Amino acid sequence: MWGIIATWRMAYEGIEKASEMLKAGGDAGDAIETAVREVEDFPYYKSVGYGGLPNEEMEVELDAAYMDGDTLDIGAVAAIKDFANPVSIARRLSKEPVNNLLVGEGAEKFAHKEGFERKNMLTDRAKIHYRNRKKEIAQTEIKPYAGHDTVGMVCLDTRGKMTSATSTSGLFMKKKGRVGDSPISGSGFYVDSKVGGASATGLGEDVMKGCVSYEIVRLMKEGMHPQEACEKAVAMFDRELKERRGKAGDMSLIAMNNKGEWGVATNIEGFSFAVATENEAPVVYLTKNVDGKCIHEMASREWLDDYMRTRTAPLKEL
Ligand code: SD4
Repeated sequence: MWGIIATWRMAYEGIEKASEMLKAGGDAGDAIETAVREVEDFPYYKSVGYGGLPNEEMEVELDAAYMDGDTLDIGAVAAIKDFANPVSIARRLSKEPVNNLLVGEGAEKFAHKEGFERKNMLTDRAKIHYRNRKKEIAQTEIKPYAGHDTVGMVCLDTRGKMTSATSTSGLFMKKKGRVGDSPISGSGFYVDSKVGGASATGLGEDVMKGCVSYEIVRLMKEGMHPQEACEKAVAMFDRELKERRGKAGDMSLIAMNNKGEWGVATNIEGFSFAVATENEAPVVYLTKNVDGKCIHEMASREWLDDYMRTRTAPLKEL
């Protein structure tokens, strides 16, 4: 059995590529890295890699992680600037005996030494988004943090190896140096080939409070199906946050176990995800939360076309 699942529609093309590799007996590490890089390289996705939206100081600072579910190796970078593919740097770091999570300048130094591709990740389009948001904030007090789509994936290959990876520009207009859940083990991602893996997108500050990815893997270890584990973890933690703090941030989780069964849960409207397994060609689903149960519907052709149209539409300066 093989399979791969990822947060958001934007992962679809990467999932397609990865599924070809997995079908041919490829490695879960190579497949997931290829899939995440595809998202990082696409200039119209505003929250991952090239074209990602900048922080308060108009700099694109990126977070990414990679985990190997066989060895439990973890590598991650946070607040790294000017490198094309943070996920590849994270994967490289996962092979180091120590120094597995590097931030800012230290991460950049490592990446430079290892010969990773440098790239100015701030596009003209992202600059327009930045200037527009600044004007909106000045005029209407819009919260700077709205709008975020991290890519998070879990992958299983035919040899039973599982991997997990994330990549994000984090929250738009974040403070310089702010790090979200995505490079943090147990929060943004976790995988254990003996059980399965999970990954998150949403408000990192809240996802971290519950180590939600680890919680899902723990529930799967107790014998739960990934769907049940995702629904339980998201519903419980959403309730907990609301009880203690009066509100809960956006939280959407994807998971797959080592049999290739998958699950998804969210506390928002309109969460999309992409999945492919030995039994299921690459597909995009939309998820609705109906009284704690998450119902997945295949995205229509119209929805998919509209998605690309709005992502690539010309952007006007306000
Ligand atoms: C973060 N979790 O940096 C990321 C942002 C995100 O969907 O997932 N957006 O907090």
